Amino acid sequence: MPDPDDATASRIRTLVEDFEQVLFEFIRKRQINHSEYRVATDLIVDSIKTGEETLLFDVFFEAEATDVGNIGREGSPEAIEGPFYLPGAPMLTGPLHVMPQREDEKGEPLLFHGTVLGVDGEPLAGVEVDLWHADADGLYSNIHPNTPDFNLRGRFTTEDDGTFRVLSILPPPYEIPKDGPTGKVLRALGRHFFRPAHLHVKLRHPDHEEMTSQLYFKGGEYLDDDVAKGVRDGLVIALHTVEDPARIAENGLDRPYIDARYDFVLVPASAARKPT
Ligand code: MBD
Ligand code: FE
Repeated sequence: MPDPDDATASRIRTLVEDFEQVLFEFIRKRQINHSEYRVATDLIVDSIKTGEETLLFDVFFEAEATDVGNIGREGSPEAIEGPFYLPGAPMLTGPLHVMPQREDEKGEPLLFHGTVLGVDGEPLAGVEVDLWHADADGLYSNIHPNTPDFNLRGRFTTEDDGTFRVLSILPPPYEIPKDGPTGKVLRALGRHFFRPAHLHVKLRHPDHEEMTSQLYFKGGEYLDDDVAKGVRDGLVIALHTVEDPARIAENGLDRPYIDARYDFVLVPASAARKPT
């Protein structure tokens, strides 16, 4: 077996040299002079300094890298993580989990549920589901101002039969921050700033590979015109309004809610990635 550090070093060398070459060619081809070069580096620095974190890169390139990761993947498809994930979200108690939310959280109630399975079709118990999404005003907690800490961010684990159920609110289409450097670039390109409504999720289990996904809703706006180009078949789920009083009461609600279901399939942790 070759030393993994050697393999990593060689991979880094290949990638950096290739990237260097691609940019040399681009600079020559487009006759980029020093002031244009500096505009570009300032843009990247400003996007980070102004708190956009990875927004600029994620909007333009993350979906492409995610697609590469999905090639030949046996589990459910992964999707872009985006710039606004936060580790350490509150652990919720079940079996009906309720996402951290304001007392009078705006938006239609959403019941998101499903089963987590292995590639063999066996349900997986004890999978940690880490869910985060925007509020009804399109704001992510701890990112946008005036949002409660960890609002609409929560973690919970699947039951013995692999199922999970969580109550939240239906997020609306989402407008990415447009007043900073990333917005400036998109405006110059004549693009809009919207993403279709979506839920972000990460799943973790000791014997399986961690996965990151995102779910979109059938019939929603911007599914075909996502500024981050992140929508893929198989990640767009149906929404059903539930008006049956018994089912409403069963979920501790007092008004009709929206039901959304999705089953995840995790791939086993590959031997190479298992901690030694
Ligand atoms: C988001 O919420 C998001 O999911 C992506 C990909 C980019 C910006 C904001
Ligand atoms: Fe998002």
